[in-house]
Amino acid sequence: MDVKVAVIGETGVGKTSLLQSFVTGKFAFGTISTSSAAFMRKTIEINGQIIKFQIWDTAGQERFRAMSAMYYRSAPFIIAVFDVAKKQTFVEIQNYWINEIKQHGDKNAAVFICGNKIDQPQREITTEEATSYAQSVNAHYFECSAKTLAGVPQLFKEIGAVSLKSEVKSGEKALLKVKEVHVKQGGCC
Ligand SMILES: Nc1nc2c(ncn2[C@@H]2O[C@H](COP(=O)(O)OP(=O)(O)OP(=O)(O)O)[C@@H](O)[C@H]2O)c(=O)[nH]1
Ligand SMILES: [Mg+2]
Repeated sequence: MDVKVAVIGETGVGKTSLLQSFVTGKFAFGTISTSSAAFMRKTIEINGQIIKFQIWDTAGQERFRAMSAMYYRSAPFIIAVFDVAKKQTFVEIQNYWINEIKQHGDKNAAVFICGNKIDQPQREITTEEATSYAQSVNAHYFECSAKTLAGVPQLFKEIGAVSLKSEVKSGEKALLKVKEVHVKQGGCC
């Protein structure tokens, strides 16, 4: 199944690095700040099910925000990244990115807040603070390091698992509709 994901968050939090680490299994030193957006693919398997990720890496710089919006506003899965060692990037998740998704994003979008750079010795945002905020806005919370790769596969496995569950749900709904039609047809006259 195809899973479309958009990655958002302030410039420098490590969106491109995180995706490079996931896609290639290696940390890419010396990334260049993203302008416009970049597309990446990666296929994984969960319990025998093939998950084909189609991922949009957006640009965090403020001057590109209008363009980034085109990618995440229709995405069914969104990863909102901040830097655990830079408080302001978390404040912007709270003040800007989550509101933006709630106001203009897909109403059924699954949101994953991701605290990146957990390899940094001095954190400014604790796991507890971020987890409790994520819960308050109905989002999942994950932590990772694009540099050491810690937590990176787990994040995407969870997105894959959630997408499989929602497919089961929508499949069940479709089945219910079919049943309803049969009942209606059978019960008539
Ligand atoms: N220590 C550490 N540094 C990281 C990590 N992830 C990214 N970086 C560094 O942070 C800087 C910014 O990373 P990018 O991936 O380019 O950031 P971005 O979010 O894509 O930024 P924009 O494209 O401008 O929106 C780079 O110098 C990376 O090497 C991490 O997990 N740990
Ligand atoms: Mg980038």
